[in-house]
Amino acid sequence: MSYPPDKLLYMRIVVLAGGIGGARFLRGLKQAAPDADITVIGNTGDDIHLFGLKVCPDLDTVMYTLGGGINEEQGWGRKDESFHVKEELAAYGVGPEWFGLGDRDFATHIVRTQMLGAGYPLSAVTEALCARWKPGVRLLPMSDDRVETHVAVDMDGERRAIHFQEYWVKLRASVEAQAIVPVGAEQAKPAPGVLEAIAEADVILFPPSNPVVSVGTILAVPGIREAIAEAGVPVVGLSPIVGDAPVRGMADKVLAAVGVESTAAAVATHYGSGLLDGWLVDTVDAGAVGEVEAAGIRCRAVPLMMTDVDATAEMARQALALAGEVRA
Ligand code: FO1
Repeated sequence: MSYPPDKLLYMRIVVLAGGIGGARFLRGLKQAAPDADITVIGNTGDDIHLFGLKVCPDLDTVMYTLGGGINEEQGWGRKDESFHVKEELAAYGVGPEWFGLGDRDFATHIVRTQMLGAGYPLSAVTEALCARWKPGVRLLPMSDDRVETHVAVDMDGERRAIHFQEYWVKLRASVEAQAIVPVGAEQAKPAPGVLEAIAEADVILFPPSNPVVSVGTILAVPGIREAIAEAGVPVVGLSPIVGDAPVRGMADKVLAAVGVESTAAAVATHYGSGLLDGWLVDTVDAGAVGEVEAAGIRCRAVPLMMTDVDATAEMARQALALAGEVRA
């Protein structure tokens, strides 16, 4: 059974999203289910304070991508961007120079930081920013509390914990990650609306986002994993690993840190049948279907390359069809 088209009209879909992969998948999902009520629970573990400003890369990537303001080539940051402020800061010797904040993007961080300083929680600030960008989804941070992903690395003869962005952007994941720690997650509470959206969902989707530092960090907020497992609705994920390598990014580096192989089947079993009902792998990984199904997760092999919005919309349709199948 697959969902009949009229069901898409009022379907409530919850998506746990990281940055680029999550945002691009959402664009396809919106095309596949234009009238669905979509709530996005965004990862905030990548957030970083720079120049006195709060930067939320994954929330902004979703907001800009769905709002038409993204730099399409990069997948993050604003299109038509300039970097005068960054250059001026560098002229004063103020860094970090390795993180590319553009002038247009700066405005978002200034507004966000001003509102947070005035006492608004991140969820309210995100709603205010989205009033401009109109992403066509309800974008919620996973938590209003500060959670910051740190990566333990061995450098210069000692073990150090560095901010995720320093690991990802400055070091380009070139050093082996010994551990991934979502600092603050244990004490964090889900943001207002998160648990309610999960409880009211008809289907929950894990896009091809990073299973450790994006979806994994969202699931590390106490209450979110439990709410999804207990929602009693289909939970379907799409593999971010195709042909034993990440489709984009460096997910293999952080998967190794949590002892998970970079294969579509290993990521499915990492989430586990207690959480996932269905899993899509790419056609090149069709050989993994049996292994995933043996782990108690319904699995189909379909094309999973987000080459354009049409191809991504077809992936979203397949995910919803699999949700319909596991529900039957
Ligand atoms: N990624 C980079 O590779 N280099 C950058 O300089 C960089 C800056 C940046 C600024 C704002 C923003 O929203 C995202 C930015 N990203 C940059 C992307 C980001 O570091 C990561 O890809 C995500 O955090 C992972 O989802």
